[in-house]
Amino acid sequence: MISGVLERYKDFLPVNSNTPLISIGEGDTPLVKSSHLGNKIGCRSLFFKLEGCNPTGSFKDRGMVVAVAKAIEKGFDSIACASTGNTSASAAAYGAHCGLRTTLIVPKGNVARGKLAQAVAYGAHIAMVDGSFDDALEIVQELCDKHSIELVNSINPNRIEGQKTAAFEIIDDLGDAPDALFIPVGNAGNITAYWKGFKEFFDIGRSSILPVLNGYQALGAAPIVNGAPVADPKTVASAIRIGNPASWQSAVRARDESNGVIAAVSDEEILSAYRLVAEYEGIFCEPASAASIAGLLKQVEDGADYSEKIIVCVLTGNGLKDPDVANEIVPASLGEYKAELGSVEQALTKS
Ligand code: AN7
Repeated sequence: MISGVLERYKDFLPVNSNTPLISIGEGDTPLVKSSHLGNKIGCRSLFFKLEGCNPTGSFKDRGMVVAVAKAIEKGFDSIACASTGNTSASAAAYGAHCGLRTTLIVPKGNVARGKLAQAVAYGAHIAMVDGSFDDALEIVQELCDKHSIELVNSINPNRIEGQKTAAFEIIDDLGDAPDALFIPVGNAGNITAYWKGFKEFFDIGRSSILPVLNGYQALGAAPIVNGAPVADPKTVASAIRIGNPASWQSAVRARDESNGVIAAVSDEEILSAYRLVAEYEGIFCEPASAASIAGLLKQVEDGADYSEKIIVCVLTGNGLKDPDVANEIVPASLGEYKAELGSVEQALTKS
C-alpha cells in the first residue's frame, strides 16, 4: 500500500483530523548517485533527486496533494491554477482523483505537448490565453477571488508545505543535509519550499548542517538575476519561461540565508546538460530540470571545488513531458533499413 506525502509527513504538514489523507503515490522519489557525470567533473558525491518519478511526472504533486486536501477540507468543489504545464497536469490529476472541477489557465503555445496531453486526459477545463504565464497567473487570481474556487498555484501556502517534503527525504536518505543543492527556478516556489524543509529538519536536529542553495533561471527568463521582471521571457525550457515569479522575495531570502546564488544559464548550457545527464546517467529529465545540472557544470568550469562535497541536483520533471525538444536537438540517427540481419549489421558498423 502506498502512503503518500500527507500520511508520511503529517506531523510536519497542516494536517488535522478533518484533512483527507489523499494520495496517488506522490513523494518517496529516488535519490540516485551519479554513475559518470560526477567523476567527469571531479565531484565524487553527486546525487540526482528524481522528481520526475512522481505520479504526474513532476515535483508539483507533493504540493498539489496538500493544496487539494486542504481545499476539500475547506469545502471547495472546484480548483484552478495558471501553469507552464506541470502544475496544471498535477492539479488536473488530483482534481480527477478527488472528483473536483479543475480549471486551468495556460499560455497558448507555451506548454509542452506531454503536459497538455495529461491535462486533457484527466478531463480538466482548459482555457488557453493569448499571453504569458504571468498574464495567466493574474487572471486566475482574479477568477478565484470572484468565484468560489480554490487557487492551487504556489501562492497557496499549502503548496510550499507539501513541496518541502523533498528536502526531508534527501536528509533521510543521506543521513544529513547535503553541502549544496542545485535547483531550477521559475515561479520560485520550489527553492522556497526546499529551504523551509531544510530549516525545519535542521531546527529539530534531524540534520547537522544547512545546505547552500544554488538556483538557476534561464538566461532569457531571469528576472531574479536581473533584478527586474522580464516582460517577454524566452527559453527552450518552457516550464521556467516565467518573467515575474510569485515567490520572488522568499527565493531571495533562501539564497541569502543559505549563502547561495541565483544565477542564469543559457539555453545552450541547459540543452547540453540535458543531453549529458541522459547519455551519461540514463536519466531523462525535461529541459527546465537540466538547468540545475547546467548550473553545477558552470560553477565547476568557473573553478568551484566540489570534490569533497555532497551535492544534490534536483531534476524536477520527466523528459517525456517534452518529447519535441529531444527530437529536435539530437542529430537524426534514425535511419531506416531493410528488416534483415545483413543490412542492420551494416548500419550499425557505420555509426
Ligand atoms: C519541471 O507548472 O511554474 O520555481 O506552472 O515545471 O517552483 O516555479 C513549473 C515550474 C522547475 C520551476 N522545473 O519551479 C508550472 C510551473 C519544472 C517546472 C520549475 C517548474 P518553481
